[in-house]
Amino acid sequence: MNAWIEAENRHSASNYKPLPVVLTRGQGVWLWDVDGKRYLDMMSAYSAVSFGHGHPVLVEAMVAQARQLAVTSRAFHTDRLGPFLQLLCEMTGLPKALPMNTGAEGVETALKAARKWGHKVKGIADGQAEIIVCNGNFAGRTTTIVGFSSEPQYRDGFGPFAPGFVSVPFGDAAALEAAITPRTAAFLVEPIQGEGGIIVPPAGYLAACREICTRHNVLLICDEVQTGLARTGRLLACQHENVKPDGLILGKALGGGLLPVSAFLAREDVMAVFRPGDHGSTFGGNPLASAVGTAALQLLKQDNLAERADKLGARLLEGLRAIRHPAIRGVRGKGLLIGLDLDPAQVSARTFCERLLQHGVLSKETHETVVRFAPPLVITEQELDAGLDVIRAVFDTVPADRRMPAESLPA
Ligand code: IF1
Repeated sequence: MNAWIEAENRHSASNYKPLPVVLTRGQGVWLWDVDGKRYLDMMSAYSAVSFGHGHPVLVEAMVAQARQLAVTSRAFHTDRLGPFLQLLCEMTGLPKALPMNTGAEGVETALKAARKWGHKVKGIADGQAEIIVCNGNFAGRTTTIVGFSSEPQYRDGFGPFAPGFVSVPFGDAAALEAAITPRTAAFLVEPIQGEGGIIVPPAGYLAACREICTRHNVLLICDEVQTGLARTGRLLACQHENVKPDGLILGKALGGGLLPVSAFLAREDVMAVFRPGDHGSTFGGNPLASAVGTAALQLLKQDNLAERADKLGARLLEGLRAIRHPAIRGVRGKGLLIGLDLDPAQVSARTFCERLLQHGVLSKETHETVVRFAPPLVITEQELDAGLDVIRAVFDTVPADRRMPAESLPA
């Protein structure tokens, strides 16, 4: 195993601190390392692998399309892009889509659309548009996006940053309304903050934001790169509150866990601000991505993955909440996007993940104290229960000398 790690360390930038495991094969919810040890994947590449590793339908769609036609650029039409975007629009309820590749590119597309709509349609002076974002957001790693991050490490040394962003507390609709000015073009929000630590806002928050944005003619743009595509138990997390956004960003699982596929979707008048030549990307909407994206969306529907995520997520949430251990500060989430918040004085999330690894479960900490559990949505009840057994076993290795009375534990 060390040879692979040394080769990586010799040539790779140190922009990640991977757990000490070298993976070589994946199938479904299972991953194998180079020593043949098997792991249950409980983080699905940050929700990009919602369909499990190597889903045969998706692999077949990719291989067949790769053999036929993969990349043409948007200088020409293809027989794959139209059907893909039609299905994407039908399923999300938004009439127009602009295909990109990574989530960050989808977010950047949304920012450009919001600014240009603010100027051309709302009448905000050119270059004066403001976009409101939430503290604790994570929307990608470009300099514009980290420019509105509240995480010092994501910004350190990367300035200067783009102006025109205003931060408000996440979960506080009144704070949103108070921050709106005549120059506000849009409000960009994750329905549940992923990287922020799986933060679920108060019930009704998103609906309140919808009403406020409508009343102030401000675009509500939902970043569902992490929460979208059935992850939280509905096709889109904003559907939990019957909220229809004016703009929507999807990514990660849209590529079926095989290649980067993202999209920005929006109202007609918002998407209409893009004129030929305004925006694009070499690979955006290529036939290979469109074929895999189409197959992924069809699988979501056929296999009722949103319903699975809802039911299995409730099972996982209940199983975690039933664990009585003083190191647990909280268990939160929706569907199969769950965060286990640990008291760093008793055990670090990193240490917890290293112990999970030793017991054959892969996960990842976020913000030092939260362990993320976001398994592929195709996980079975038995596999989920096996994961819960391991999590319980790891807690048995964490000293519980400060066992608190059960009634005092946070929900
Ligand atoms: C890393 C987690 C972080 C995202 C939301 C846009 C993007 C992401 C809501 C950008 C990407 C990834 C990036 C990865 C870690 C992971 C992540 F929440 F998923 F765990 F960081 F917060 N909007 N999230 O979550 O999409 O350009 O990466 O395709 O950068 O370390 P991308």
